[in-house]
Amino acid sequence: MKSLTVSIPIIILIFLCSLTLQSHAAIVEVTVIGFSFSPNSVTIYEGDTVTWKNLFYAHTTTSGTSCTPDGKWDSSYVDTFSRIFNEAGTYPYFCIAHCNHGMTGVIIVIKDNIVPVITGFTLPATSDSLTVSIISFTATDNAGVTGYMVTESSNPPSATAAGWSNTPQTTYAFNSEGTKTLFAWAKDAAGNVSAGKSAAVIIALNHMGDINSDLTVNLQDAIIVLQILTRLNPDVDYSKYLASGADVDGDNKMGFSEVIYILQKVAGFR
Ligand SMILES: [Ca+2]
Ligand SMILES: [Ca+2]
Ligand SMILES: [Ca+2]
Repeated sequence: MKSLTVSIPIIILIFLCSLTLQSHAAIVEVTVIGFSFSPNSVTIYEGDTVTWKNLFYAHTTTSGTSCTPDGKWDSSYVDTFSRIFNEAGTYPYFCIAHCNHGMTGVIIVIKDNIVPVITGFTLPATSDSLTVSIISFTATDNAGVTGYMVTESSNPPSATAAGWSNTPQTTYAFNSEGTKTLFAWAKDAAGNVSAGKSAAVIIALNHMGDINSDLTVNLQDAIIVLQILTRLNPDVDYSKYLASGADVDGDNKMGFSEVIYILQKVAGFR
């Protein structure tokens, strides 16, 4: 791979941008020092921006070779000028006032063909909740990771799929219990998608108090038990609820133990 010819402060700037603006391409600075552009040659990726600073209204950045403008850009006499480079290629430029004194530079734009790599993805071994915390999710890329995604499918998502996030996901909500596998993905600004990295978790819910087996414990469960106790709803199927694992005290009955447990859970005492 080609090495990037940029100065240390610019590397730091790119690093800071990658931390705070992960969905954005890099911004690279070129400054005027005396009668020269510094750095004189800059290599960037498609979609990156070059900002020329300290032109001092005495210099220009004008695209072209042999002191002849080619019409791609011309800052005219300003202090600061920026341009986004979306297409790979070599872009020579000069200062229109001082080209004959050798005040020239070049921007080399390369296509990013290197896919991101998932460097870490871990889930807890077990979970008693359908919403599972993601312990770690990290990725790297030569030009910067711009998107993160987790899926239950092993099929790689496209770069334009719904569900990409600028920051790594920290939780994932499953629909059912069992042994589950999640796949982590990362993409870069050029649309390269990483290989997936998988992790597994066993979801085993505590069913106590979940009378109607809808995977949540709420007032509806308490109402059903009260209907059973008061015989206010003769259609309630006792056996179905006993078989659901909802029997809190293991006495094979739906009773006030279940009502109290459910109300405590709803109230946040459990
Ligand atoms: Ca890349
Ligand atoms: Ca329930
Ligand atoms: Ca019971």
